[in-house]
Amino acid sequence: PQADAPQTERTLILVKPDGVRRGLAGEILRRVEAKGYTLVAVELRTADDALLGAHYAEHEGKPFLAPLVDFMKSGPVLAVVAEGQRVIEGFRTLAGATDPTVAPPGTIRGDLGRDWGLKVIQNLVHGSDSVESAQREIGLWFPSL
Ligand code: RTP
Ligand code: MG
Repeated sequence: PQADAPQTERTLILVKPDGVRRGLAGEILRRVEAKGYTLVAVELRTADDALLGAHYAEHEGKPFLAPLVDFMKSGPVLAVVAEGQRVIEGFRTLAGATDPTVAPPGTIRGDLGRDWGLKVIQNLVHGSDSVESAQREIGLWFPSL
């Protein structure tokens, strides 16, 4: 991208229940801040079916949706809005591949996650995957923003 075409964006990050349970929320936020992104909002909350159904609407009909929602309701989630130049792509790079077994070292999932042999992949974090998803997801988790 050209220097005269700034793309300051916001993204929704979730530290999923496995990350909060394992005491990794601070480490994950540390990586986001160390990269130079700005924290705009942070809230610890336990999600319900309505919020998760809307959040994961794109996965309707997929076999992992029900176990995913059960997992996401299993404890508090740290919801975060972060801001910065190309933060949507940047956070997904920090997170690493969906499957923590193959996520490269240096990434959140690669350094801190692994396959626990559970019903659904537990991979510590969520990050919005496009400008449209980010706007939609921020509206769901932080209606006041
Ligand atoms: P996320 O949305 O959480 O940032 O992760 P992602 O884009 O890398 O993965 P996505 O395909 O959007 O899937 C959402 C979450 O569902 C769980 N999942 N489990 N086969 C499985 O067990 C399976 N497939 C997906 C993961 O927790 C994934 O992050
Ligand atoms: Mg996704």
